[in-house]
Amino acid sequence: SRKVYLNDYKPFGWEVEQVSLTFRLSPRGTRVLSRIAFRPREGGRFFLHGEGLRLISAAIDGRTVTPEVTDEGLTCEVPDRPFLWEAEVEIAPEDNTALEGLYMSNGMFCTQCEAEGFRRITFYPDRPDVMAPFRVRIESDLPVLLSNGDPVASGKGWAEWHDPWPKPAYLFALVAGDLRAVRDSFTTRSGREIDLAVWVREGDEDRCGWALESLKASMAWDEREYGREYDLSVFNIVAVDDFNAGAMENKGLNIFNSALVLASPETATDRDFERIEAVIAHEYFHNWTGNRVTCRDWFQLCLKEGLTVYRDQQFTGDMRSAPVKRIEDAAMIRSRQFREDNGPLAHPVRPEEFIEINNFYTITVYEKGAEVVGMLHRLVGQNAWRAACDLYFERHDGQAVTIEDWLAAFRDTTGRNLTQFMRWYSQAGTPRLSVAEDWDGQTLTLTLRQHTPPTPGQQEKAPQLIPVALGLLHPSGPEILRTQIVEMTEPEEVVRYDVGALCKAAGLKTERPVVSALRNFSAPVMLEHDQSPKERAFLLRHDTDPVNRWEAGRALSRAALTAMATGGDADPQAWLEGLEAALTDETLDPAMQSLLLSLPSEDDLAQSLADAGEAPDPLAIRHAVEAMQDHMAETLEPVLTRAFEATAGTGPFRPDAAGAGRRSLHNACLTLLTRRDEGTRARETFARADNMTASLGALNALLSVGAGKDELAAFEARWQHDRLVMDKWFALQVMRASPEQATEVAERLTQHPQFAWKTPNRFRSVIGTLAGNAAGFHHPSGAAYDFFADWLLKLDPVNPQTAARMSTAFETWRRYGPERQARLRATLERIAASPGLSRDTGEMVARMLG
Ligand code: BAL
Ligand code: ZN
Repeated sequence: SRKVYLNDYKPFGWEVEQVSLTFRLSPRGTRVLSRIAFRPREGGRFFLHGEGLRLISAAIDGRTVTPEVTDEGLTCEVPDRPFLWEAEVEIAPEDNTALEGLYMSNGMFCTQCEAEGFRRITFYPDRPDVMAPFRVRIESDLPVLLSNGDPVASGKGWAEWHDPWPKPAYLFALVAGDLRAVRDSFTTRSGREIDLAVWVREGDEDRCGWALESLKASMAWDEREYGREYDLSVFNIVAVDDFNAGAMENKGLNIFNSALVLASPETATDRDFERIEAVIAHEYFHNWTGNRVTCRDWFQLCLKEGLTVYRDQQFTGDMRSAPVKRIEDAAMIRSRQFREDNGPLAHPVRPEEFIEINNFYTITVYEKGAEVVGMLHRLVGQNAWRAACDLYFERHDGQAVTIEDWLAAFRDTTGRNLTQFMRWYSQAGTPRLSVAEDWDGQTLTLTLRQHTPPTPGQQEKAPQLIPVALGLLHPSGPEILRTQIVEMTEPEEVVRYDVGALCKAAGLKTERPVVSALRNFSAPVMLEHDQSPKERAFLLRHDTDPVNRWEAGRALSRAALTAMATGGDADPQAWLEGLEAALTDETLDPAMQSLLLSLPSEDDLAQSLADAGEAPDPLAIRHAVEAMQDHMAETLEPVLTRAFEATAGTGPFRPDAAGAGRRSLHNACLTLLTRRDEGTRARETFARADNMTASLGALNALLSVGAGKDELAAFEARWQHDRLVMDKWFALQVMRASPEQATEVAERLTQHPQFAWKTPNRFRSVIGTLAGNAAGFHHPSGAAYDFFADWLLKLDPVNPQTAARMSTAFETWRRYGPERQARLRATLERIAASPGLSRDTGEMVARMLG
């Protein structure tokens, strides 16, 4: 397969002035008629992308032409003046199981064009830097016919749409089906009234309220925070059951995985509500960061994704709790992004080469991309941030641009030289930041050192600009130095604090302070700071920075758990005392208490051991986690019981942050208490639960102690007709299965009549979840590896994008001991060698094998 390189970028030789498309929809033979007005620029070889299209006819300015067609597109002789290209092609949406291009889901036609799906619809320069206004006519007997932009006209069996905003083809969308609308409206700050609608299958109408609330909140927030107003007369959202990803920001017609739109208290958890709010916001925010200003090429994906994720994180922080959101995001980077950055799939936030761009919709591009944007915001400050964003929108509206253009807006606003900062986009890998302390009784000297280990294809690393947020606390509790940012640019830097003076200013005796480093997770780096359990327990209790408070607890539980998992000396005393103090601290928000109570994931613990040079044993890790939970449940039973009772009966379910925080703490306590009461509380909770958060929390608690068989059956009986709830039912069983039984449970579930494996949500809920059950997946029998690989190979020809994404379950194979490594390698080699493997999965497996 061919590699594409950033350095090979060349603009397209023609401008597209206008696109008109007519769709005659039919499941087996949809006809697509295109009329495209081209105007020459640099010219060159005229090539239009096209895959899996049956060309019926083509003409230039009305005269039939016979282009040369290959698997990838067509070339044709064209005149050296503006011309009209007309073509008719035939496609079969019903046979499209890859869910890229135009496909069908439950009798509805829908599209997914990002990144390169439009070329499966018609011949076109399918690249993000070709932007044009679109007119679309849809002909079909189906009652609802939608496309981008504003509705123009419609009649029986047809509808026409016009999108005046020039856009790349990846933002094209079409939907046709027997759908129901739930409507609302939003008045923009300039007084325009926008018609909003969420389109769903009959029966789902009562689950659209939250999506609409979230949409209106997002529209108001983007006006308030960024001065960005919506620009069409309608905004439509469609829910679809078969979808490879979460959602898609098509101009004026967002298409969502139904799991990220539909919610009611009975069927969706607090987590679901929060995610729906965030993803609705994310897709809406793309209207400016992605659509009005788009990417020059796919290497610039982080330009729209990093920025839009950052904006949705800010939004969630504003709508809910900013500290809780920051902790969740920091935790995700530290576990999932660091794992990618430290393994064979490491790549820069802006990659420089790829075979299949769908393989680069990663946590590095998205979430590390957002961290980089966040660092920029913190470095320049709020006023310059807003001014630079305004300049970026003003300069580049209607353009397809690069990271260099983005940074130029900041350089030109602030006068700052951002050359070194640019390395965050070009250099892969997680910098290690070490902090060494020296105390002479008066002065505290901190030596900061940074280095980034090599990553595939990048042996040499240059120092990064790392904003290190630091604070100092007096050992009696108070803060003596409020957060200050050290902008580290060199491999090694020394910072000195006159602690004597700081203590004196605070009216305190001079004593060695406790250092709180990398506050608020000020940079996506791995911090190496040797602190004693006593210092960590102190920070858990006293740090004014919520992220570091949480991190101090994490460090304590992590140290105890890794020691337990390796037969070392584990002393969880400091952790348990700190936790007890946090659980009885009435000033702490329950959401924060729940976060403090959570343990690192088994995968995080495996990574910590690997970082320390030890081969992790996932079974030993599982046993350590269970032993720790028993220990926590036993030692903290009285406080857990109090917190459990205090958070019970929160009144009618409202999906707000306060209620969600209480329910989260309630469930966390229940899970631990279930280890002490033989499931009594969990059964009662399950029996009277009136919302999904409570039911699922209770079921989870029961399954995690090997109970809950009857409840599982009752749950299935009640929800068997609800595909979204059934996804949870499938996933929970696999997640909570014992290491010995996990593969068997997954295997049994694949025999279930509702295991529709071609539907990505269902496939992920069973097969994907097995990889999330670390002790089950890595059971020494190797059964899970074989089972998982067999299913990937079955899915690959049907849906390569989803198969490739799920293959990352194997990315950590090198961290394990020789036997597991050998099995994992053999499994990867078996996948690599299977005939007809897709380009998507082929690229992933080759990178993992290195
Ligand atoms: N652009 C693909 C889905 C998303 O990131 O919004
Ligand atoms: Zn996005």
